[in-house]
Amino acid sequence: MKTVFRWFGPENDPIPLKHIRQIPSVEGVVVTLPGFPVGEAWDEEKIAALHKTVRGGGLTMEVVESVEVHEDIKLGAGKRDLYIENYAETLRRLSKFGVKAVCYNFMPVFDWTRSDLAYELPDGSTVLYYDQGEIDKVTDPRQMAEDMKRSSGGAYMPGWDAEKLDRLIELFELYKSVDGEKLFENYAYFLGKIIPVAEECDIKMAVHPDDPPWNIFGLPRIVNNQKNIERILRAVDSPYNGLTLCTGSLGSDPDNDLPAIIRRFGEAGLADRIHFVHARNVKIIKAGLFHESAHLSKSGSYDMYEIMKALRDAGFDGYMRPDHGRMIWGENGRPGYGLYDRAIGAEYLNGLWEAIVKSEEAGLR
Ligand code: CS2
Ligand code: MN
Repeated sequence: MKTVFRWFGPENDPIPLKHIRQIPSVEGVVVTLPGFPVGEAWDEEKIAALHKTVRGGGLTMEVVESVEVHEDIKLGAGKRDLYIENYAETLRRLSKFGVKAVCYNFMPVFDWTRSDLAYELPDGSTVLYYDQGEIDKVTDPRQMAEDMKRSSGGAYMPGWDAEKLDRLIELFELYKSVDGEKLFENYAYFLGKIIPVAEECDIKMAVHPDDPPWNIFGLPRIVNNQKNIERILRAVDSPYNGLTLCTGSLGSDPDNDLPAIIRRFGEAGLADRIHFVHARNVKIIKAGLFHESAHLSKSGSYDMYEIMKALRDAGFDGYMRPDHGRMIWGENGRPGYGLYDRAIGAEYLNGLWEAIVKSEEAGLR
């Protein structure tokens, strides 16, 4: 297992690389090109510059996140073939710089959604919070998009790009004729074209589960449970067609039993499809109402030890990063992506992993 840490780049992340390098378990950063126009092939010079900065900082750049899929691809409309070709070109360019895994999502219109980005816990830390009741009150999704942008303090948010926000009403109209089945068909079409390129480039594609993993604003979501994910992984049966197991996203639906899902992938011969793990804990108050928490098992609803054991037993040997953390110690940063709590989380997760490996070595499990 290789531990990595999400970093938004020199202009978009207040955390300096040298601080990330001081987290003992972290080998590399997970990068993106913030604000790069969705649908265009990523600029090679920009990738090269980022690579130089990261390597100069003593870290690796093997994982890239948020290579966004254009809405036309999800809708199966307009210029989808052009956008798919551009996506393929992005993969070719990333592979020149040693990128080995790409995390993306296939959620219509919105990336992760929350009703509060700074919900205060009793200890004074703040976390991301989701209340379906609040979301249901939103009559105009443009308003919610504006609120999310404002409460992020103007920070770049992947998947919330300006072009899409301008087209919001039009997109909602277009999605009226796309149900879950149609979305799956469009997804399979995308995979059919992209996975052969990923194979050539030796880049593992790792889809991120929908967050939250249920339909919102009447838009379909299909990367949301074991059965649907298995269907997606089978749609193009290649080791390059894989998953980002984001515990926080998938697990916020109490019906998704994370250790059982991981074990099921093992039984189905799909364990080698888990290329990337986003590990975080979430406290589920009731269905549709949850907040994020510290990574520690007792802080949230998941047993992180059981999750790490299931991953180990499935033979997981990919990349892992601590996902969203709390905002603590007076840090001012981008919601979910502060330095301190994610660093604590990374060390805790590595502690669990070390104990699991060492007990195997000692014949104790
Ligand atoms: C991330 C996602 O912050 C998060 O929850 O895991 O935003 C992820 O980067 C995207 O869904 C990938 O496209
Ligand atoms: Mn995630």
